[in-house]
Amino acid sequence: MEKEVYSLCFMCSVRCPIRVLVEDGQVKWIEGNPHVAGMEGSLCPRGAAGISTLYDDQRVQSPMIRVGERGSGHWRKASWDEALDMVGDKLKKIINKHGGHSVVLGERTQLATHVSKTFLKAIKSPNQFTHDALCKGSVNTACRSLFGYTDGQMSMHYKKTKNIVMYGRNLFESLSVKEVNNLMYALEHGARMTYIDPRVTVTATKAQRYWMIRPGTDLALNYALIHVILKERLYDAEYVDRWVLGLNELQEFVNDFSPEWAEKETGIPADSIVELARDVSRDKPNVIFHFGYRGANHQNEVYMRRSIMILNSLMGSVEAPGGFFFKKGPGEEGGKPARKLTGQKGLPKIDVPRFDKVGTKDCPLPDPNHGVPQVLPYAILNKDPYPIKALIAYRFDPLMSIPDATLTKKAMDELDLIVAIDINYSNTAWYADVILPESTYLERTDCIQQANGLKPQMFLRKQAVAPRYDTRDGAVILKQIADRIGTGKFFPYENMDELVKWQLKGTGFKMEDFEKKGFVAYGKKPVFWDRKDGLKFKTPSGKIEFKSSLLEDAGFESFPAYEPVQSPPEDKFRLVVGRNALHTHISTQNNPYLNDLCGENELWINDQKAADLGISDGDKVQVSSKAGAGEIRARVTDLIHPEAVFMLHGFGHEAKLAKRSYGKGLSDALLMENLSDKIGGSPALHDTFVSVKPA
Ligand SMILES: Nc1nc2c(c(=O)[nH]1)N[C@H]1C(S)=C(S)[C@@H](COP(=O)(O)OP(=O)(O)OC[C@H]3O[C@@H](n4cnc5c(=O)[nH]c(N)nc54)[C@H](O)[C@@H]3O)O[C@H]1N2
Ligand SMILES: Nc1nc2c(c(=O)[nH]1)N[C@H]1C(S)=C(S)[C@@H](COP(=O)(O)OP(=O)(O)OC[C@H]3O[C@@H](n4cnc5c(=O)[nH]c(N)nc54)[C@H](O)[C@@H]3O)O[C@H]1N2
Ligand code: SF4
Ligand SMILES: [Mo]
Repeated sequence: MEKEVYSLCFMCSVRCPIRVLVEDGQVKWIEGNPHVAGMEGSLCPRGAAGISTLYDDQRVQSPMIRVGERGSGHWRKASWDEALDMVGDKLKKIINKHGGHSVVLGERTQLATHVSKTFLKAIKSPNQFTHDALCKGSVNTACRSLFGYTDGQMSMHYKKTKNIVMYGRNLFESLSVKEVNNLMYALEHGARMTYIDPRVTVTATKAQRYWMIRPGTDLALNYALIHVILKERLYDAEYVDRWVLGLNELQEFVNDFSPEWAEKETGIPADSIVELARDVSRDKPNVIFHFGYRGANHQNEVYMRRSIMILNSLMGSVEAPGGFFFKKGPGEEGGKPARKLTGQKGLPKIDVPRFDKVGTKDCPLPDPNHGVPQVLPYAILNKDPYPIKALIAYRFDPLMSIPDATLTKKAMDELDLIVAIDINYSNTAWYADVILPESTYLERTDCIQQANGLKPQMFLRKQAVAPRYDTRDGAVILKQIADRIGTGKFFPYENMDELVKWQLKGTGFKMEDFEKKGFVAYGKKPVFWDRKDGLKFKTPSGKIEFKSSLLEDAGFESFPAYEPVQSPPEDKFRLVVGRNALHTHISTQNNPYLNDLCGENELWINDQKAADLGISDGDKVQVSSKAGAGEIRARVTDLIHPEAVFMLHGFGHEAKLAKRSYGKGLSDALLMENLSDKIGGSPALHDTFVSVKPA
C-alpha cells in the first residue's frame, strides 16, 4: 500500500515542509513539499538523508539505564515503566529536598517547547533554557534594543532583494532550503551579493564581492560604512526622520571612524568600503545587511549586531520588500493561534531567580524566554545562585554545544540526576544516567508549528510510519514523568493526536485540514505595514532606538568606545568554527549517508603559516588552547586569513555505540573557552586562541 504524508523535516531545526512517500509501512522517498513556495520539491543533503536516520540501527532503540561509571558506556536496556519510574522517583526526592528550581531542563527550541516549559513551571522551576543564546543570543538582544522585537520575530525577504551583504552568513552551506532557493532566485534576477568572511566559503564563491576580513573586525567595518553613509547623506532621510531616535548621537559617535581608519583594522581597502556604502545605498530600501548568526562571535557581539541593524535602518529596509520584515501572526488576519500548554490557568507562580540570573541586575538583557546555557557549568560548580541537582537534556547536547567540555563535564559530575531525551547516543546521552529515546520525526506527530511571517500559517509534523524501535514522543515522555511526580494534570492528553486537537481548539482549523497540503493559511496576501505611519515598533519611544533605552536603563552605553581587536600572539591563531552543508551541528555525524560523505573534520590553516610551522596538507596536528587539546588533520590552504584557523563544529564524538563517528575528528567544544558577551548573551565562540604544531 502506498501513501503520501505531508510533514516537517527535522534533520535540522529549520523544519522544512516535506512530502513523504510511504510504501508498505516503509519510507521510500522524501522531498520538499511542492505546495510550499520556495520549497519546490527540493531538500538539502541532510533532509534527503532523513531516511538513513530512520533506518539507522545505531540510534538509541529502547530506554537505557546506566550501570557503570558515568561515561563508561555500560548500560542495560529497561522497559519504559522502569525508566520512567526511576526518573520520577529521583526527581521527587530532589524536588522535596532542594526545591523544584534545582531541576534544569535544556533543549533546542522545538515544537514541544511549550510542553517542557510547562513541565518545569509545574514544579516551580524557572530553569528551562533553550539553545537560543548559544546560537544567536546577541542578535536577539540587539534587535530588541533597536526595535523591541526579537530577531525571531523578524525575517528577510530574500526573493525581492536587490543587494545583500553577508557577514560570515554562509547561507549556501549553513542553509535553509527556502532561503537558498529564494536568494538564488534574486541573484539570478540581478541582485548583488557581498560576502565577508576570513575564510572562502561556498557562499563567497557566489558573491560579486568577497572580502577576507581580519577576524573579529566587522564592527570597525560597519562603523566606517555608517560614517560614509552619514557623511554622504546616502540614507533614506524620510524613513530615518520619521522612525529613528538617536541619529545625532550616532553621527557624533562615528565621526572618527573613517574608511582609512577601518582599513588598518580590517585589512579591507578604504576605497572599497566607500564603494560598498554607495553601491548598497543605490538599491535602498530593497537591501539586506544580514544580521548573521555565528559569524563574528566576540565578547562585544551585541554592538556588532546592532551596527548591522543600524545599517538596515539607515537604508529604510526594515519592513520593506526585499529587506527585513516583521513576522505577522494570525491576529493580523483576525485569526487565533494554536493553544500552548503554557497558557493554562493554575500553573504555580515562581518566586526564585533563574540559574543564569537572566532578568536580574546581574544579567539584565538576555532573553528570559531562552536563558543563557553556557552559564550552567558555572552555576552548578559555584552553587550560585543555589544548588542545581538534576539536568534533563532534551534534544540538546551540553557537552558538545557549550564551550569548554571539560568544565561542563566537571559540573555534570556534581549532579544527582542526568536524563537525556534524544534519538542518538550524543556525548551527553553517553554521560547520562538514563536515556529516554524519542521516536524520530518520521515516526511521530508533533505539536503544531505556528509559522508567522508575511502570510501567517500553521504546519503539522505528521507521523509517516510507526516507530521502528521501543521509542516514544517527547511530549508524551514528559507527560508520563509528570504523571509520576504529581503534576500530570497540566498535560491533558494521552497521545500526540489528542494534544494537537487540544491545541487547535478555537482556531477554526481541524487536524484533517492539514492532510491536503501539510499546512493551513490564515490569509492569502503578504502583509506589510505602512512605512509612512503604520510601523509598530515595540520600543518605549515607538521608534528605532539607535540610542537604546533597553541598554541605557540597564546601565550600558548605546555607543561604547571601540576597542581595537587584538591579533593572536606570535605563533597562535584565532579559532573560528562553523558548519557545512552535510551536517547539522553535532547530530548527524553518525548518520550512515552523511558520515560517508563527510566523516571527519579538518583544521583549515593558512598555507604560509603552515609552511612556517612545518605542516603539510593532510598532516596530523596537535591543537591546544587554555581549555583543552586534541589532534586533527590539517587542511593547508590559501583560502583562510593567516590570523585564523577554522574547523567544522560537531566532530569528536565519545559514544562508542555510535560506531561510525566515535573518535573521528576533534570537538571544538573541547578547545573553546567558556566566554560570553555578557550584555547580549551569546558565547564568544571566536575568542579562543590556539597553538598548532605537527602531532
Ligand atoms: N548545513 C547546515 N545548515 C545549518 C545548520 C547546520 O548545522 N548545518 N545550522 C543552522 C543554524 S542553528 C545556524 S545558527 C546557522 C548558522 O549559520 P552561519 O552563521 O552562516 O554559520 P557558520 O557555519 O557558523 O558560519 C560562520 C562563518 O563565519 C565566519 N567567521 C568567523 N569569524 C568571522 C569574523 O570575524 N567575521 C566574519 N564576517 N565572519 C567570520 C566563519 O569562517 C564561518 O564561515 O546555520 C543554520 N543552517
Ligand atoms: N562549540 C560550539 N558550540 C556551539 C556551536 C558551535 O559552532 N560550536 N553552535 C551553536 C549553535 S548555532 C546551535 S544552534 C547550538 C545547537 O546545539 P544542539 O541543539 O545541542 O545541537 P543539535 O545538533 O541541533 O542537536 C542536539 C541533539 O538533538 C538530538 N536530536 C536530533 N533529532 C532529535 C529528535 O527528533 N528528538 C530528540 N529528542 N533529539 C533529537 C541530536 O541527536 C543531538 O544530540 O549549538 C551551539 N553551540
Ligand atoms: S534545511 Fe535541510 S535538514 Fe534542515 S529542515 Fe530543511 S531539508 Fe531538513
Ligand atoms: Mo544556531
